Amino acid sequence: MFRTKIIQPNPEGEQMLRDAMRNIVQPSRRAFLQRTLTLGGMTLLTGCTPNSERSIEAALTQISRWNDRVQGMLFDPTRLAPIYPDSMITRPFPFNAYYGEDEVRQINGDDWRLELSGLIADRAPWRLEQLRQLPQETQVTRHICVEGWSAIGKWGGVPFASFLRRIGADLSAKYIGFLCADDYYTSIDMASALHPQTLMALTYDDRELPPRYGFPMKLRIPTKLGYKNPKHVHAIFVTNTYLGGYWEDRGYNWFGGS
Ligand SMILES: Nc1nc2c(c(=O)[nH]1)N[C@H]1C(S)=C(S)[C@@H](COP(=O)(O)O)O[C@H]1N2
Ligand SMILES: [Mo]
Repeated sequence: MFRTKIIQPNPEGEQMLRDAMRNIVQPSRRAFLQRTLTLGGMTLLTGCTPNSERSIEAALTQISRWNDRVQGMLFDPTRLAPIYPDSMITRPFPFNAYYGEDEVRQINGDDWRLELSGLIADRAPWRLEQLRQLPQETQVTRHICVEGWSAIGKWGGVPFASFLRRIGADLSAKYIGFLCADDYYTSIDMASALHPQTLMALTYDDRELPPRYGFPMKLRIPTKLGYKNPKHVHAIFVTNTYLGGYWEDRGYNWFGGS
């Protein structure tokens, strides 16, 4: 139920808002909302006073979607993420996933195929060897995880924009989705997919991508937060339908710019 008229002090509502905040897993987002969001403020942003836990969640989601649109509008497709000298690479580079390092998926590179579907002219699957034969680039960039750490690493691989052109992807489509060997999934906007630093990474630190960092292929997107960099990718699809992602469906902001 929504009240739209006068905003009255609502201690129960304030408590529910605080509870909903605690459920927001992204610390930066939580801190931002805690600093800026009151029930009255939420009413101004969403046009109604949410007064149940569910409607607060819904209102927060609405704010996050609005945030996606703003980030999408502000995103400058030519602006490059900072690059660093090799001497600044973080060693050892951290591992992270929704499970522990002992559960890292062991994938056989000879059997692996990259499946393509959706708005793509040539949907033939790719073998790892074929990807290795495409022109490669290497870059040293900073990976920022919302859990509160960042690290500088060196990834090499195929610029994603050139791959998308090569397979005849519809570059006017809105989204690219990724499925991973470990049930992880995410999706990104086309502008970020075409950004010159977005790589289909096949190497880490000039060697074959190790299993823990996403063998045989991960998307390295230095303009996005860590959770928007899917490892162990085995399927890519191009679509106009919103897809969300593993963490995005659990409350992380979808655009996830860094
Ligand atoms: N397949 C897959 N990709 C994933 C994740 C995951 O759990 N599974 N976690 C994401 C998160 S939250 C982070 S911070 C980075 C960690 O990458 P790293 O292990 O190379 O540091 O991977 C991202 N991509
Ligand atoms: Mo992360």
